[in-house]
Amino acid sequence: MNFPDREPNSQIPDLTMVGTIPVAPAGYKSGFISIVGRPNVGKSTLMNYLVGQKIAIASPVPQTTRNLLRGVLTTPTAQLIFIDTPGIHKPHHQLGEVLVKNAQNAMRSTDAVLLVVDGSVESGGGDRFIVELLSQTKTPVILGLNKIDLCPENHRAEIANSYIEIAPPNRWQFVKFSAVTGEGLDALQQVLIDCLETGPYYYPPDLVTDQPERFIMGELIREQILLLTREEVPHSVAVIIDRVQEEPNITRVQATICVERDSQKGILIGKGGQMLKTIGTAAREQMQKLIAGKVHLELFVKVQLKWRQSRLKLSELGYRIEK
Ligand SMILES: Nc1nc2c(ncn2[C@@H]2O[C@H](COP(=O)(O)OP(=O)(O)OP(=O)(O)O)[C@@H](O)[C@H]2O)c(=O)[nH]1
Ligand SMILES: [Mg+2]
Repeated sequence: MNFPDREPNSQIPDLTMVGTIPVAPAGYKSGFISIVGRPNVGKSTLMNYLVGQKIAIASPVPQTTRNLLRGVLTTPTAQLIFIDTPGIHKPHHQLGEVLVKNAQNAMRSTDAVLLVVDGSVESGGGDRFIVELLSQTKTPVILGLNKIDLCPENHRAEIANSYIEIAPPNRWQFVKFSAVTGEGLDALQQVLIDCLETGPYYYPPDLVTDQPERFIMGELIREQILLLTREEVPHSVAVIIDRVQEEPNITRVQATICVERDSQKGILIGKGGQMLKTIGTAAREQMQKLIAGKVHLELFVKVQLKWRQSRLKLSELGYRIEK
């Protein structure tokens, strides 16, 4: 399929991989929208809400998202393909560099960019940095003030102004919303559709993500570690799904949690194995929701010295620069 009026788009999937796709009606709109911003502003929570399913894990720990994740929203008038990206921050190791590179690549190669900021606090240096990265782009940018549920009414205008001041004058649209309560998200959806051009269904209308189930399973384990452990541990963890065995009434999953130090391994396992058990139980419940079936989960913990500093190990764990 060729659309001479559209710029080449590296995010367009190989359509032979996703089965039969109907022809979209005349005037149908579609396109790819990257969701970018500082860590912890609510990008993944927002994507999950918009597509109506938990594709991306979310947590109060900054740098939760480590991969580019696609979520698809198909409405009667448009198909929006969201690309959730890792939060843009100052990297301290190779992992951080890969995450930030991927986020930057994603915002260069989509039809629109949704820049999400924390609308419960005034703008800061991190936001200014991303605004600068985006200020030269010809791609439409929508500045989304999230978390307005946390912002007292009498501060909303002041906070909004702090973002309007740093954005290029009169070029970007502003939308306020909450990815938790859903307030303002219908308006956001309409603004995003208005930015898109006419185009085909890129994915079958009933597909919500092309992320493999195996990948999401690994993320659900990592999410529980982010929620249940502290300080350096959440950032030092990678999860490998070693084996998924589907039986008639149960799916058996074996996974390895990689950490960087023996002390972290000790924390993850906990006294008498209690922490690992808690992580396993919570992750299993989430996996059961994902596959709508029974799951047996077996977890192992392994030390992989300094994996976040090694390009080779990062690549083995699935963290590489995506073009
Ligand atoms: N009250 C409130 N909390 C929110 C909102 N959106 C997200 N959060 C919370 O903010 C935290 C961070 O959310 P994430 O969705 O993980 O943020 P992110 O931008 O994807 O973070 P990274 O992946 O680290 O870049 C979580 O605890 C969310 O529950 C919102 O609109 N209101
Ligand atoms: Mg995220």
